[in-house]
Amino acid sequence: MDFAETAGRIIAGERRALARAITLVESRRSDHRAQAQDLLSALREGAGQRQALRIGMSGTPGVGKSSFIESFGLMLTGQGLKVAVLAVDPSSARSGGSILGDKTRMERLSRDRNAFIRPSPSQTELGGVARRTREAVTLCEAAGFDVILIETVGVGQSETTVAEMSDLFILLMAPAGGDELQGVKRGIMEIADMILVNKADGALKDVATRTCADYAGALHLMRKRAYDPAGFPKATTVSAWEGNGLQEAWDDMESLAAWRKSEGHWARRRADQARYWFEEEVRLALLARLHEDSQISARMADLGDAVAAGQVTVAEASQKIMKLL
Ligand SMILES: Nc1nc2c(ncn2[C@@H]2O[C@H](COP(=O)(O)OP(=O)(O)OP(=O)(O)O)[C@@H](O)[C@H]2O)c(=O)[nH]1
Ligand SMILES: [Mg+2]
Repeated sequence: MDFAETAGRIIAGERRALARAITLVESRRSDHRAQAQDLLSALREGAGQRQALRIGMSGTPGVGKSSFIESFGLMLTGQGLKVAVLAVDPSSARSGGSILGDKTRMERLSRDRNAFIRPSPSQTELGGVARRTREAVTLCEAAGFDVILIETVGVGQSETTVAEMSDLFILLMAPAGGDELQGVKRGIMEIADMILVNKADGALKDVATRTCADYAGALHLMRKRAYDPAGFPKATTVSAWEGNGLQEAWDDMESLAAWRKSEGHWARRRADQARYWFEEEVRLALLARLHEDSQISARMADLGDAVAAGQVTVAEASQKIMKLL
């Protein structure tokens, strides 16, 4: 593989080269892994300056994520922007890749030549999916996409993972009664830059407006974050079906991004994220080494038994493994 040439194709916006490169970073084969690393290095040199707006998005099943991405994505491509859609879905091994099945809900967007939709790699552990998606984000950015939407259904830690690879984090919500509002995990509210209450149309419009006001109130009570301008984080209503509020939501995202850029928060966040992923990668590599080494993994099993039987303390046992490393 000629890395400089492949990198050149990706940078020139060749979709096939991009799709292949994503397949490469998704591969678990060690020779593919080595190639992926070389390609990413070649791209860093060739396209290091390109930056997309990375938008993380989460919402419970059925809230309308796919419908929103279809309408919102089409609105953006209609304005001449190039839009990529990726997903972090640790449960996709079970469901067979949710975005893939969802392509029916994103039918028009998936046929749009300014859009690129990629289903989540099927993997059970979040660590593996996260790395692959993060690298796919880098590839799409190098390919010149203006906006990258990273979707997750929010299983376990996946929202935090997506937020760590996004510039903005959007929470999509359904119109709901007051009880349901309490069920929103506080940690999720804390990472949200915007809450969009979807389905603000027809019979649901009034309840969506009330739900939105409740979320706005809840956001207002939260601790002020240094990287927010006045008025953020904010809650607004949208309708993926009718398109209401989509332009306003985009205007908000753009002005928030512009403010963060001018105040230095954008660059700082990306730098922190790079550091975070570096440390995560080292952690994963260390764990992988533990499992690959048959002597160490046998010792792990023995010490696991000993810990379970109360013959040795957790601290003592882990020290023994660290010494073997
Ligand atoms: N009234 C109304 N219904 C909507 C809107 N957007 C989505 N829906 C409906 O809500 C249901 C779920 O929409 P999806 O877009 O599949 O939701 P999702 O969040 O992608 O769901 P999962 O992929 O299962 O997590 C479908 O029946 C949609 O037609 C909207 O703006 N208004
Ligand atoms: Mg969906």
